[in-house]
Amino acid sequence: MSLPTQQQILETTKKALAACGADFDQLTSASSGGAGSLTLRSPINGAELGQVPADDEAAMGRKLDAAREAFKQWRDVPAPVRGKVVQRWGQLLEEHKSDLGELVTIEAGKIPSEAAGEVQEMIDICELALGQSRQLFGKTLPSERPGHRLMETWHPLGVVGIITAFNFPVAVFAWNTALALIAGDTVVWKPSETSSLSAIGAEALLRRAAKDCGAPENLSQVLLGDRDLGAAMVADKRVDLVSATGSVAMGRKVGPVVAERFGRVLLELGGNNAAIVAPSADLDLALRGVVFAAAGTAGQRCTTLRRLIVHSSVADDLVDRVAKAYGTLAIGSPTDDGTLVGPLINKASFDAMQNALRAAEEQGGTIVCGGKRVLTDEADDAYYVEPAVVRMPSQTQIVEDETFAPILYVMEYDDFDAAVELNNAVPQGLSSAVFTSELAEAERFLAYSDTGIANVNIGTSGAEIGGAFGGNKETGWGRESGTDSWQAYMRQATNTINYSGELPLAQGVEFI
Ligand code: UN1
Repeated sequence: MSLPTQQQILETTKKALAACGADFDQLTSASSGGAGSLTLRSPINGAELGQVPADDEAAMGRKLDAAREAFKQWRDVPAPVRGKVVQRWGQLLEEHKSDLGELVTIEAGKIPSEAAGEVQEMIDICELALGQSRQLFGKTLPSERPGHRLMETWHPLGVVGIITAFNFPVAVFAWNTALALIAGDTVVWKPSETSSLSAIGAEALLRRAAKDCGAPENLSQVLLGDRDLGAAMVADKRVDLVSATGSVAMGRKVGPVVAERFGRVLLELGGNNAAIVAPSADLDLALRGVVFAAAGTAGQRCTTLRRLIVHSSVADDLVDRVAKAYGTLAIGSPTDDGTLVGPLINKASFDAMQNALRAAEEQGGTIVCGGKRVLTDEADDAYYVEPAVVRMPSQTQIVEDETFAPILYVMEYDDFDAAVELNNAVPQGLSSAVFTSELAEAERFLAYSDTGIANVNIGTSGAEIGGAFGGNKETGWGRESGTDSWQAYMRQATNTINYSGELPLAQGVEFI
């Protein structure tokens, strides 16, 4: 395994960005105008690729004003016509799937198949949104008064402020943006500081789609900056809906600030996802499901499998097989053919993983395999790590925390209902799974697992955009994509229309 040279990374970046419609040299040579700049780097080798100017609060204000202006035009465009822009964006994403995928590989360290899968999620949501642009259903209701009609109707909301995390640098933008656009909203997007180029690439394709369709400029704008700039956007009244993806700690800050100004919020926060493996499970299938969900994306999905709750009669066998499978996973540069586990995003992530492993041992755990840093000679500031499996005597405090790295904690159970309780006994509630051949167990699990996503005989990650995506409890209760989430991007009104020529009051009230 060898890492690509800095020159190779830079060349790929420039080519991919140019294909999406943005110029790397122009971006990185622009003056920062006093707002500072963001460092571009790839977790593949950790070396700096360049700097891009950041936006300051004044620039943010100008972008929010421009978004409000664009909203006034956009809301008057019929929804099915708005859908055409999203359709065009989907076509361009299809055309540039590998270009945008390369930027995702470079900035998030994803292997090409997962990076392409991420762009595919964008294409999928564009298709869903196009269909939904003709289906923003309201309801017509019988009025209690003669000669009256009641309707519940949906209207464009305004400006949506999107905050996304490093691990899905483009897909989460698309989930929000495709629905926001058909809803008649405009968006301002603050990507993770680690994903500026993927963001610029994804947004350049959307700008091109808007232009091709003759839609107003500034339907979507990117805001580059640090967390303070994100905090300023969250607090700004010009943002009607804040849709934020990130840690529980971040959500705890965002939620109250938006609530205080009576804005709307959609939060997609941490997960701590479990899979129960019952004695009747097909262990070959469970093994594959577990390994992809726990070690795929180097454990850096919010849907990553972090807890394995396995029946004591099959625990030794399954743990043994998982450890063996882990031993065969190629760890290294995502640009190498055959790599399945790429780098962690940065040193902080690696440190968090080491601390968690230490805490797990202190709390009675035994590391079965993994946890070591590899490829240290190749690059000082890149963090490649062996995915770890840790057997725990019980669900201790460290298991209740989400560590955003590939650690799979294994616990045993004897009673199925107690296993489901263990699944629920964490603060987060994003995803969960059961592997079983018993119908009653599968149904009991679906009835009682308290997560927003609950699966039978597949892992916890890799959800399709057709279903609502999101979680409960500390995950934030928000929902993106799926059948009904468009409503989050619209305001609802109830309309009463009187064609009776009289003025009867509701509830039989008499007045003048
Ligand atoms: C995330 O990790 O933030 O279900 C999103 C999945 C992907 C989305 C993950 N479709 O794993």
